[in-house]
Amino acid sequence: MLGIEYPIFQGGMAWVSEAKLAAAVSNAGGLGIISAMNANADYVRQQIKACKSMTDKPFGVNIMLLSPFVDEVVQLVCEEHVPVVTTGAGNPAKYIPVWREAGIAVIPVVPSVAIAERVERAGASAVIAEGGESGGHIGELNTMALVPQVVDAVSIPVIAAGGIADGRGMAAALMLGAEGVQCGTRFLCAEECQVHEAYKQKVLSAGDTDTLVTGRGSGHPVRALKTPFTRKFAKLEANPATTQEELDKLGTGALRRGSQEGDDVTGCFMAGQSAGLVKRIEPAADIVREYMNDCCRLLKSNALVIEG
Ligand code: TUI
Repeated sequence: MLGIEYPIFQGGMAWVSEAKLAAAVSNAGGLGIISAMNANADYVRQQIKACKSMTDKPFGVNIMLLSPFVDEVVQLVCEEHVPVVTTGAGNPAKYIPVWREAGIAVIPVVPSVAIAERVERAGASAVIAEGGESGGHIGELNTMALVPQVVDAVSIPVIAAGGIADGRGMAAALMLGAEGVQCGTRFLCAEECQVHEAYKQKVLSAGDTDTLVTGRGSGHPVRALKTPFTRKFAKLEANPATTQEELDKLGTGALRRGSQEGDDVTGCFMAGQSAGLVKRIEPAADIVREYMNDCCRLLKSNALVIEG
């Protein structure tokens, strides 16, 4: 459907997924994705052009639907003939007809069966079922329960996301009925990823219990590495006297300070529960190759066992 060699998407992560990383993943045969995050059309246009200059393979743009610039970015991806659009943090139904008209494959991230059904009815090409193991903004369900329920509910392809950081996770996702996987945390430690070195080191040294979800109270739960910032945020939000304005003030600029400055006091470092599985910084092509080799080897050896 997308003209890619391997069914591996690199997640569109705010302040992480820039053109160089996306192009490296696409050149390796996966689907690289640029994050439009909260940026305006000028920034996203420049990223799309940079990506096109580094690869002639298909790539995607992730549109975060809470962005104040969503309408201009919706138009931009049509003008630039971006092959694939993924969306996050909302229901993209009203934009799907214009994207499909422009020949774009539309693949929304969905946290539940109801939203998967809604976007399928609205004309989505596929869905990414993302479990709460993921970094960033998450839904209620986890990958193991969400993916097969979405697979049963829709007839378009399902891509699994959340906690999939190696070939074992990929093989498991395919067994749940997914046709591909989307991975964020593992690609954060790709050589081509432009985040501050301190961010990568934090992911590398994280263990299984080193992420924390904040923001449940406001309806926007976000998973990030445990740091002074997340602990302060969690403490403040647990206090009934804290106002939303105070929390918003603390959060403003935190992603930029984490990813660009490596500021580990006031910065936020989003990452998924699979951070503990990420062992080294390496080229994106090596990551894609390892997922495919390990996944295929596991599926083959288990098929032999079943055949006796
Ligand atoms: O979107 C993400 N992950 C993100 S977005 C982001 S930026 C942000 N920062 C602070 C607060 C909010 C956002 C950081 N990480 N993943 C995909 C995703 N989409 N997860 C959950 C959803 C989602 C949630 C609700 C998709 C659709 C949806 O629909 C609600 C409705 O009823 O329409």
